[in-house]
Order: sequence, then structure tokens, then C-alpha cells
Amino acid sequence: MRIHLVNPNTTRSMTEKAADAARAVAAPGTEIRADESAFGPVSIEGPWDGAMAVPGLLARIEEAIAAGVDAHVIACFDDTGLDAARALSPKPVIGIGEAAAHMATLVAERFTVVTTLSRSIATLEANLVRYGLAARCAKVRAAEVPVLDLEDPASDACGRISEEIARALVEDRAEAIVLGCAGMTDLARRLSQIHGVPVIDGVASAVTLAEGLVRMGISTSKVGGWATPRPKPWGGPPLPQARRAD
Ligand code: 5HY
Repeated sequence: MRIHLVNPNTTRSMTEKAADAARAVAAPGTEIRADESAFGPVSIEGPWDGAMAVPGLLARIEEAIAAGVDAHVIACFDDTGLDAARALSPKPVIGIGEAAAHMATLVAERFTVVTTLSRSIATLEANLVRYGLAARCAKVRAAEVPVLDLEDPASDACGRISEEIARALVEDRAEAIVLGCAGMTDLARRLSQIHGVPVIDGVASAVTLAEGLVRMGISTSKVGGWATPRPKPWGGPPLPQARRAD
């Protein structure tokens, strides 16, 4: 099967890190097609970035549909553009935030999300309410690490995330931790070993769930809010089309 992993921001190194994590967990025979938004912000930190990332994301979703992929994974913990992508594609679309939260509920009564900056918290809290999972989430915390610091080996990002995890285990009585950024995907195993609890990465969670849906032959229901968009005229200049380099 072929899974499309799309990073809604435009930072290639984050795409490659997520693609590595996806390939590490994917079953033999699963091909990962990875790309990032064709245009938009280099990182998503709050609602404006998130809104501006969606058109470039949807351009990649359209390309992947045309290429015949079996499912899509949105590799941003905010699940940026998830509803629009589910309406657009006939194939399953899994957001790493929703996927990680579901996985956490299978191994812990209470989990805490540790994300990057405080400005991302409201979006993640609203998502959990939307998904029906807020009751199982003790808290959404921020390690106060800018997203792109996770791409800088010299930054103390991992240390700050680890300190926040330690606080969550005591103050929140968290039994598992969900890493609240695609850029943290390479930290899960090490942080789980340090803290002795499940530390859940959304990329691995989403790829695992996407493979399961494809094997079950289940895709997005089109009879409700995720119905295929109705064709209609477009006002103003056309959106830039994605032009794949390769
Ligand atoms: C992410 N931002 O996973 C989110 C995390 C955040 O560019 N990729 C981003 O900070 O909201």
C-alpha cells in the first residue's frame, strides 16, 4: 500500500524526520510518499499559521489523490486542514494529533500532551474536545520550545520537553505522555526510557492507524460533514498550484 505523509509546514527537514519515523513503523510493503505544503509558513505555531498552511496542504493532497495513494497522514500535531482534507480525498486521512490521543487512551487512564509553545495549547485543547477525548487528557502543556528549535541539535529542546514531562507525571498524575509536535517524533523512545511511561509519537500512531483502515477497507464517510466538496466558481485569482520538484 502507499501512504501519503504530508507536513503542512514548509520545512523539508521536518518532513524528512517524520518520513523516517513513518518508514520505521510501517509494515513491509507499505510505501511512504512524503512531502510538505507547496507554500505557506515554515512552522505552525497557533491559529494564523494553521489557517495559512491549509491551501498548500490541500494542493499536496490533490496531487497524492491523483497519484493513487491509499491513505493520507497529516504530520502536524494541530491536525491542520484535517476536515478539509477528509472532504477532499476519497481515501482515509489521519491527523497525528488525533491518532496519538487515541493510542494514549489505549494504554493509560490519564495522559498529558507536551507541545511546543503556549500559543498552540488552545488549538490542541479544542481538538481533543472535538474528538471526544478531552476527558482522558489531564492537561495540555507547553515546553516553551519554538517548533524549529527541534531541528537544531544545539538547542536544549529535548531537555526542556523532558523537564515538562517530569512535571506532568507529578502534577497531572499523567500515566502516559503524548508528544505534541511532529518535530518531536525522534524523541519518543528516549523520553519513554528516561521517564518509565509510554511516550507516544503521533507520526507512528497515525501511520499504524492508516494502515489498519486500508487493510480493513474502511474510508471516510461522505454522507455528512466530510462530503465531497460541491463544484462551484472561484472568485479572484487562482491558488498557486503545487509544482513538485521531483
Ligand atoms: C507541528 N507545528 O506538529 C505543530 C506543533 C505545534 O509546525 N508542526 C508544526 O507547535 O503546534
